Amino acid sequence: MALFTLCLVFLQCLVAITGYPKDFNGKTNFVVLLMDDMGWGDLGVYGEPNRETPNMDQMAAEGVLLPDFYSANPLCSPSRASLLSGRLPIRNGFYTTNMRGRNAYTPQDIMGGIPDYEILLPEILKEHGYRSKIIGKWHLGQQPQYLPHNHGFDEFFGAPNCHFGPYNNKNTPNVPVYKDANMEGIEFIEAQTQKSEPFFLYWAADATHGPMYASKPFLGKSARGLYGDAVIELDYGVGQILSTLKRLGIAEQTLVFFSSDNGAATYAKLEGGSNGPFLCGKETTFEGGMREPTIAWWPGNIPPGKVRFTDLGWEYFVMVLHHFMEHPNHEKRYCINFNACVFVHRPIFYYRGDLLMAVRVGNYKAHLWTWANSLEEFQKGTDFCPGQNVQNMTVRQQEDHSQQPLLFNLAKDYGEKYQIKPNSAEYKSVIPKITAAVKEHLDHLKKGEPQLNYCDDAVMNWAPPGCKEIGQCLPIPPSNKQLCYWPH
Ligand SMILES: [Ca+2]
Repeated sequence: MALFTLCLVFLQCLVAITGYPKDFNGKTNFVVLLMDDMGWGDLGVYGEPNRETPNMDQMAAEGVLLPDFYSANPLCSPSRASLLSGRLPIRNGFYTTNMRGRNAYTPQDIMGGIPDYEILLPEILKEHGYRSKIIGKWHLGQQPQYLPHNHGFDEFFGAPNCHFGPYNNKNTPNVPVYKDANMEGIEFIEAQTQKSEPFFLYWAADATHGPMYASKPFLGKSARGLYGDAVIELDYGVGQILSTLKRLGIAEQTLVFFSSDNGAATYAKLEGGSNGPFLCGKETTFEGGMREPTIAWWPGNIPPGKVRFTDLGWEYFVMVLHHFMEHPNHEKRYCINFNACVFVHRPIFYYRGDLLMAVRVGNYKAHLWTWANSLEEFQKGTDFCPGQNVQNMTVRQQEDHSQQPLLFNLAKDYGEKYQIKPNSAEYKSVIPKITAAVKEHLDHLKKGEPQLNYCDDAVMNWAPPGCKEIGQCLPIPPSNKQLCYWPH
């Protein structure tokens, strides 16, 4: 016993002196900090005038800023499905064919979810010896077969959908699980470091999605109101995670990627975030809907304080990480230069549901279709482009421009205001390249089975595991399968 105690003390001393063993089997750890409805213009480093994000700004100073990074869709669920599958929603099934060009997601009564045939990032990582944890919002289907544990995650601390309340709602029941996300993330990182087992932490905080929330110490801190309070608290959380990686001495073995799932909800007007200089916001395929506030951080591997202008989207992210996994040493060295390795220019495809709305190739973006939102919704008070009016762009019915796309130079005209004239030499030289990119994309496109077509009250979360113990199970209504209605 005495010998055992001595050994234990010795081991503790050894750990205190040397820290934990930290080779992670030669693997790079990954942390994705995914914000919800946070806009490109919400970070100090991206120009937010109130300067509420010192930790995110510091992250950018120590890492690389990616001003041209895109979500794969202007809405939560399809964007997240692409992040984890590395495939556009039109391929992974996170779209609807109920009506042309409509955004769809996974509300409580959705029948679909992430299909089994999609190989998600944590499933790939598991093959390489990683342990994966999601904290926060899943949003890829709430029925048991769609939940994170069935798609590669080892740990799940969060909610299947958004945190929509009230939680005792008898009509649309939801059982959220959410407490101290910061501490949860930190404990996971510490435990993995202690085991020297590589990890993937997917920190999907939803505090900036309506209904917004902030903890008491952060309430009233922002001049912007509750939305800004939530941003300040998330910034604090980001600071906690990064300082934990430094404290444990594993920053150089951990690539941290910060971004958002879609543009800020401009329709919320004073209650929402900012998309900076970009046109419109969430739900639209204008720049405000899909260009995200993005930072990559990897001390010792990414030169600090750089800005990389490169077209990259969530659909390419899994591919990027795969490079690090296949050949950790070789690729790590190679990827010191992000431009030469993975951050090269690729076409960006802007989809709204089943409709290819726009394409970006290099600095040029061509709109094949344009639409803000319907006149009917607009008259009911929903405006995705408040205070913004660009001819042929922010229109109230879907307009087809596929025969003569509306072309913009995003390097000069990031607000998509000044259409390049179709009879100009510039238009004539650029359009063939974009047409070729569209043809190449469509020729190889194999559409996934749409997952977001059918809804049924019976699949809602009436009686989740554990409800019996607290006497909160609700009776499951009879099945009533019908086409979901997507107004946008
Ligand atoms: Ca979102």
